[in-house]
Amino acid sequence: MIEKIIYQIKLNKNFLLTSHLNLEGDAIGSLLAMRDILLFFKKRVSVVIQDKIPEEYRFLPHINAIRNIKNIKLSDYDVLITLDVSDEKRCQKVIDLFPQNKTIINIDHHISNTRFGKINWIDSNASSTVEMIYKLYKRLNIALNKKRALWLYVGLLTDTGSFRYPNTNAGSLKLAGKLINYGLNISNIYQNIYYTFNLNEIKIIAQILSTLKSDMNQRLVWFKMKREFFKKDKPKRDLADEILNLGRLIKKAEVIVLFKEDLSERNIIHVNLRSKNKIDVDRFARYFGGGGHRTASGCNIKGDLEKVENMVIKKIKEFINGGINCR
Ligand SMILES: [Mn+2]
Repeated sequence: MIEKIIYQIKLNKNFLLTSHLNLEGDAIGSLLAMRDILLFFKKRVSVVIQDKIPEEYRFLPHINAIRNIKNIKLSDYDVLITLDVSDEKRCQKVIDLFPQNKTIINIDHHISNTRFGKINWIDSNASSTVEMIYKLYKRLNIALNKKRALWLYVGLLTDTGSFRYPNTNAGSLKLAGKLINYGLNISNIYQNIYYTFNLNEIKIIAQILSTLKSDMNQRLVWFKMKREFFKKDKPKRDLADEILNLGRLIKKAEVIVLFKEDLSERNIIHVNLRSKNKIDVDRFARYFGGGGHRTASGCNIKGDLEKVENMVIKKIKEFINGGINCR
């Protein structure tokens, strides 16, 4: 598959790159690295996203090359490469505006990937999309440097939950070691990305934590993020990861769920799921049209918060007990 990607790179001239909504480290790292590869071959390339760049990634070199969809005419490009996008709905605006007769290349590591591209390079064994882009650098004989190493490292760091999720293995740690050798200051990188909260955000987290509930003797725990928590201040970041990581601290917890009211659309609940590996939450999320990884997944469900909460908790209890047949 990597050969097909290389063939397309060499064949075409104008490339558009995009990633999913709620941009994070792996998305940003792979966008910037892929852009760099295309520039190496003197291609014309633009990087387009539907929402904003999270502030904590502003320190990355060439971050300003990532532009909002409003500022780019999408019909000017021959090939669209989607990076870290498991489902086209996660970049629907870009897909809709990109000419239908042109090529979409889908590069991703989510096992639930819907293979919406003309060419789909999906490696669910890779810890992150940047790990795949690293293979591309290697296969193309492009020597790494500090900048390239930094983009790749940021994706690796964030997608492995700072090297502690089950997708962390000898390969990902070895790669991290190689990248660090290009002169990365990993303590600074960590601080740039993670030690970035303001007081108000911590107060909102406190409100979310106060919604904690549990069932099945704490094997299942969940939180709610209500719209009213954000009345004073619209959040600059998605606080989901922090909440879910705090849920993980509970020793007996096997599945952690966060129900988020959509801030702009009424009656849409985002359901984020995490597991400590025993329970396959990807399989569960797919039952509701979502997906992700075995230990981290999500889905969106229509309805009000309480109804969705009751329904999902009931279903997930059946699922944990092995009584529901999710495929
Ligand atoms: Mn990823």
